[in-house]
Amino acid sequence: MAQIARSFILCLTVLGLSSCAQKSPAPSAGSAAAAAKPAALTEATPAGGEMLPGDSAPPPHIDAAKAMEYVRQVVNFGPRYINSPGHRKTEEFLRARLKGDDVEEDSFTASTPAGNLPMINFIAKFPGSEKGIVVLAGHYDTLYGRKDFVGANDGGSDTGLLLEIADYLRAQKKRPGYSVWLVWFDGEEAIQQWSDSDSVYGSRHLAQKWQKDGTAKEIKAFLLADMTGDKDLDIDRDQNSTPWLEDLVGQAATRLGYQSHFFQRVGGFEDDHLPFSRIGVPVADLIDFSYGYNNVFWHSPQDTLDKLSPQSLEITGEVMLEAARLLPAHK
Ligand code: 1BN
Ligand code: ZN
Repeated sequence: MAQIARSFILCLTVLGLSSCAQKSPAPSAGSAAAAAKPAALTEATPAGGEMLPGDSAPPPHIDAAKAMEYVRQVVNFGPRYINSPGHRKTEEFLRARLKGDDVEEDSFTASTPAGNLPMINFIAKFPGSEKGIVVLAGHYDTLYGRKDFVGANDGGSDTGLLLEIADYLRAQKKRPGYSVWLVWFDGEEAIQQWSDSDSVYGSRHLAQKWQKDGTAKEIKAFLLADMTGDKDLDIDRDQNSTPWLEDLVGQAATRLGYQSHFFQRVGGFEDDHLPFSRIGVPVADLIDFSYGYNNVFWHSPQDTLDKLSPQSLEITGEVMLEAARLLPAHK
């Protein structure tokens, strides 16, 4: 019941902040219409890996089917709440997939309404040629204690997409641009009821740590993906994110021909980006908060694999990587 009430209030909050442009009849990302590029943009699209105007490298490419397969594997572990078997299996899966990479496990104990809980953030670091770091992040946990909730989109899509991005970055030798650090956050979900002190445990912990050790000053941008596997991909413009970085995400989407999936609606979202925003890091939250009619699949047992599309993961991943690639030239 508390969960239902929170969803309702949150939806109102989002709508309250919204300038709510009419949602255009965007095709489902998995449909043929979504796959077709707008005629005026065919030269600026990545099909076949051709260069974009003014570039010396092909645009980024995400293997949609492989990203989706990672999501499937993670979801098949079952619910991933702290101390659950699925949570442990997901951690083992991340270790196995990232074996050989420069990985840091950020283990800590969180003080929560259910007592002290062990949590682990995973950080995989891929070096670039330029001084500076771009963080691409998501979360892997699911709603605490909920045995009926597997979070295919909410956390599952984040986790699988980041694993596919890791494969892409690993395959690139001598990558130009900033270093890319991938982060799988633990403890994003509330333990009891979402509040500033009962939510985003992993990102609050890591932001504090990186502020203390000086890493935060090196971060040029923090891009978060959450709930972006939705078949009907419609990423909101977030008013709690850094405006120029949201603009850059929009430019990246336009360069790749994916702009119809971005910023048809405006909202204000609380998620793993906020702790970094609070310590002065530029942030952008890529979140699709219209998951089913009126967001009904959000935090519901209906958040299952059949609601997702590989193409939505591909679009999100390629836009994040393209935004990261545009950053060094951004003034
Ligand atoms: C995202 C997925 N969130 C929780 N699960 C954070 C959130 C809270 C996003 C409120 C929007 C509104
Ligand atoms: Zn959630």
